[in-house]
Amino acid sequence: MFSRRKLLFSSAASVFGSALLGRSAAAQPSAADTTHSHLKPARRSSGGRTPVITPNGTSLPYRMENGVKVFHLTAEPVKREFVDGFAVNCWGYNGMTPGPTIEAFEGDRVRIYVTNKLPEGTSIHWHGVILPNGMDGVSGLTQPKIGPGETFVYEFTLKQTGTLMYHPHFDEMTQIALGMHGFFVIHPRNAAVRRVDRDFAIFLNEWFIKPGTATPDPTVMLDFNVFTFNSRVFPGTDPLLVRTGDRVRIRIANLTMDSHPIHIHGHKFYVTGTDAGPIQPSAWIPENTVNVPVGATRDMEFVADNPGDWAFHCHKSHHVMNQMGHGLPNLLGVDAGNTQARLDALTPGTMVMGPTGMGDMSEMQGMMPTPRNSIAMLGGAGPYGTIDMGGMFTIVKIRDDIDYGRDPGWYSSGPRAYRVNSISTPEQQSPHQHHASGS
Ligand SMILES: [Cu+2]
Repeated sequence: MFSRRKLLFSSAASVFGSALLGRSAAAQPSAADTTHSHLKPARRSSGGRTPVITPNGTSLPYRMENGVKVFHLTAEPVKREFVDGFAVNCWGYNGMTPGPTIEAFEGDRVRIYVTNKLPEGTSIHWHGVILPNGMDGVSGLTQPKIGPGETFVYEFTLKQTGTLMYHPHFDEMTQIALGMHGFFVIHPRNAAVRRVDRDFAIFLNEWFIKPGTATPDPTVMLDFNVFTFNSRVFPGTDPLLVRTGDRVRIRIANLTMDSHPIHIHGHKFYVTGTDAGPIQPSAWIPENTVNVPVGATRDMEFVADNPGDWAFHCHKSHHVMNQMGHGLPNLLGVDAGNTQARLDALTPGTMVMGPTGMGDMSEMQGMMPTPRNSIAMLGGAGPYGTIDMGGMFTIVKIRDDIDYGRDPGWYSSGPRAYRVNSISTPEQQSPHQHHASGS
C-alpha cells in the first residue's frame, strides 16, 4: 500500500514537472537527479489552505459583514520584549510589532478600520496592493493623516495574490523604524494552487538602542546595533518547526535601511515570489541566500528533506550580532600587556575586549555584567557551547516525526564533526600524478 502510494506520488510529481517545463518524456530527469525536487508538491494534498505562521506573532482576526471581510487595526505604542530581560519601547499595531498578519483571498472584499492611538498622526499604505487611488494611504497625497484618536476606514477588493505588506505613510522615518509594519498575505482562491505544508512569515527590522536604554533612536540612518526577526533577537526567536519531507515556504519582508541576504543551511531553496506576486516555476531561481531588498518581500520555498537543526539567518555578519558587538575600539592584534590586571584593580569586572578576536566573549558573557535592559553581544546556549550569533538568527528544526506545537529540543542523530589528537592524511599527490594514474 505504502509503495503504491509512493509510486503514484512520484509519477504525479513528474507529470507536474513536465507540464510546467514543457519537456518531452525523454528529457525527464532521472530519479537520481534531485535538481527538480523543488517541483515536489506539498505532502498535504487536500483540505483547506495552510495558514500562515508568523513566528512570535499572530494573524489578525476578522468578522464577515454582508460578504465583506472586516478587520480592525489599532496603531499604538507597544512594549516589546526582544528577548528575556530586554524590553523595548516600540510602536506597532494591536499590541504587537510587527502588526498582526492580515490574511485574505484573491477576490475578497476587505474593509479595514484603522484607529490611531499614537501621540501623532499616521496613515496606512497597503504595499503592493492594486487598489483605487484613494485607498492607497499616502498622507497628504491621497488622504488627510489620521489624527490621534481618529479612526479611518479603507475598503477595496483584492485582485491578486502574494506576500504584500502594510505600513504607515506618515513620519515614515519614525514610525517604520519603531516597528510599524505587517504582512498582508493574499492567498489564491483555489487552495490547491501553490500549496505548502508549512508557511512562515518573518519581518526584518533593525534598530539603534543605546545599551541600557529602552527607546530606539529613529534618527539613526545607517549604524544600527539591534537586528530582529519579527521584532525578536535570537535566542528569543521562535524556531521554525518542520516535518521531514514538508514543502516549506518562508516569506521575508524588509522595510529597513539595509538589504538583508537571508541564508539557510543544509538545503537549497527557490525564490518563488516577490511583493508583486508569485513567480512562474520556470523562472524560479535556486539559491542558498536571497538578498531581500529594502521595500520588498521575497518568498522562498524548499522541500525539507534533510533532518537536523539548521541555521537560518541574515548573512551580513554584523546583523547576527547584538548590541555590545558594535562600535568598540579595535584591539585586534594589540599586545594588551598587563592592562587587564590593572583594570581588575581599578574597575573589577571590566574586560579588555578583542586582542585575540571576539570569539571568547561567548564564554565570558554570562560572567560579565551588562547594563540593565540590554542584550549581550552574542546569541544563546546551544548543545555544544554558546551559539555566538544573535540578531537576525533562528533555527529550522526538521524532524521525521515532529509535533508542530512543541520544540523537539536539539538534534543529535547522524555523524558529527569531532576533536582529534592526530592527523591522518593521504600521501600528497600532485594534480599531474593524479591525472597520470587515472588515464
Ligand atoms: Cu541583515
